[in-house]
Amino acid sequence: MGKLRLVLGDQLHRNIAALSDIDKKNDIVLMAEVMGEATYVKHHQQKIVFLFSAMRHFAKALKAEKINIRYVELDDKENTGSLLGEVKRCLSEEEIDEIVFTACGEYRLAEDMAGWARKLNCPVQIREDDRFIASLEEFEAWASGRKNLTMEYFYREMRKKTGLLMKGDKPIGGKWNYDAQNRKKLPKGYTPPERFSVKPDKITKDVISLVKDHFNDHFGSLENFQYAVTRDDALRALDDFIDVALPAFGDYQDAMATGEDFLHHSLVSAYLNAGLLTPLEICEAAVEAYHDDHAPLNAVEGFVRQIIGWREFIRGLYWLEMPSYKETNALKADRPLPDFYWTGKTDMHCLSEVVRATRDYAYAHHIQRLMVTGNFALLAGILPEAVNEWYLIVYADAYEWVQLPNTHGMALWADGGVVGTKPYAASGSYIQRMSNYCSSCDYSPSKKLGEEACPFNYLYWDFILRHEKKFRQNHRMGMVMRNLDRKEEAEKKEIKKQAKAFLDAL
Ligand code: FAD
Ligand code: DLZ
Ligand code: SF4
Repeated sequence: MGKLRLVLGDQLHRNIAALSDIDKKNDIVLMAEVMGEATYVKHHQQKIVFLFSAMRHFAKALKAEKINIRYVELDDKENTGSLLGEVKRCLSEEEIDEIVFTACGEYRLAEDMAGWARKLNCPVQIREDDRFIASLEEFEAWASGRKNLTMEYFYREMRKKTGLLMKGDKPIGGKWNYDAQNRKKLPKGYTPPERFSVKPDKITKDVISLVKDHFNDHFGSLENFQYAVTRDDALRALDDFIDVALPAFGDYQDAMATGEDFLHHSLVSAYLNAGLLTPLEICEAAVEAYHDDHAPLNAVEGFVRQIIGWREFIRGLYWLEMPSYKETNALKADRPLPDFYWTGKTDMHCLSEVVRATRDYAYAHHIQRLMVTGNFALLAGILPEAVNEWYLIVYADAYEWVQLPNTHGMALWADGGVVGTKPYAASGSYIQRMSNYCSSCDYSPSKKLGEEACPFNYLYWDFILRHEKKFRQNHRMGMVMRNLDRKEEAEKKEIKKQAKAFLDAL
């Protein structure tokens, strides 16, 4: 008799809680490629290739350690198509006295798994998800009694907890946050560094064929698949980032450029969220680069903040606010998602570029997600449910615990101010300032109205006008409202008219 230790596709770390005390003689590790998980949304084809290939490589490494591994491939004849079905099948064929797994990352599956002990008539041990720096208990304790949850304060706690960039109890350099030095536009003619990529091996090639056979109708191209699928290669990708991209990470964090899909970003989110890398080791590598004088403080602090600040904060909020969080729609947005989110066919060049990168790599960086596709969905009033589903589908790093607060809260403000006190709404001038997109666009960001005007311009003011009553009560919107007050009634009328015509034609 032994334990059945289930490892999910995004828990691929040897030290994950469920594996920590494995008895190699008696226990069995179960990993299963199942249709249920591959299709609860129609994930980008590269996301499925990445996870299935990473799962197969992880299972191979466990086998090399002489761990009993039961790996179910998608095409196995007996595959029941669900995680519960595969656990059940395993229980019927093996001598098992307890099921052990690490708490999963999505509410939908957690709810289901909470009923497994009863459904399977077998003891179930759910261990805390140890892929994060803060436990959920710790986050709850920090959040309790606070009226507003501000990432910056939580981040400071995480700096103290980890000791990252700290000198005693003081932040290195004297400040907690160096964002004021970041957000530069790329210099003209700038060439970003070449990035590390991995050529598909035999396992990945097999998975690519499998995905072509079964998920051909899912969004995304497979041609450029270049993700690392093992921990060793993910560590190489991290080294490469530290080496070539981290020094200017802060400077160009918010920049965007046609045809430049990665710039100075780390590209580690898919690895981090699948368990191939841990948050602490990534941050420690970045901090070491600072101490070695390889990368400046603004870059390293900014990078560390994304991981121990934003990532942990977002995850804490998700579990604190679910399930009601998903149902909120503070701005009563209700339009369907425009087709160009799938096809990229739009004459708004910024949007077509971000959709293209998303299709080609299952990746877009934060500002592209927030200020281009997110901003458009916010201004146009697209139904949060549809936008959330799109983001969950199209990115290789997308799991609901991280996708939902970012989309529903940060980008769409559908939560009415839980993640951010005011909406991240912007007109075309923001995109023009932070990118070179507008120079290749049919529209002009400097024109506010008329055929050539950038749609972001009139959509922005139409959005403010639509929610004027609500925004007047938000003290952080004071400046925007004062700008609105400077507009003549005739201009407001024209804005509304042009926005309506544009939105009706979507
Ligand atoms: P870098 O820019 O190099 O940042 C380093 C790391 O910091 C990232 O790998 C990530 O782990 C972390 N990070 C940075 N910002 C955030 C954030 N806001 N929330 C959580 N972690 C953060 N991130 C996901 O991992 N999965 C998602 O599904 C996801 N959906 C998003 C949807 C929207 C609408 C927005 C605005 C952001 C979303 N993000 C998501 C956050 C962020 O855009 C990505 O983490 C980042 O673009 C990943 O690329 P990178 O690894 O090159 O990140
Ligand atoms: C995302 C995903 C996919 C596409 N397929 C599988 C799978 O076949 N088997 C599996 O164990 N996990 C898969 N995953 C990851 C799960 O969806 C993820 O563990 C949950 O969403 C919880 O975060
Ligand atoms: Fe985007 Fe407007 Fe610039 Fe065109 S002009 S790229 S639509 S911001």
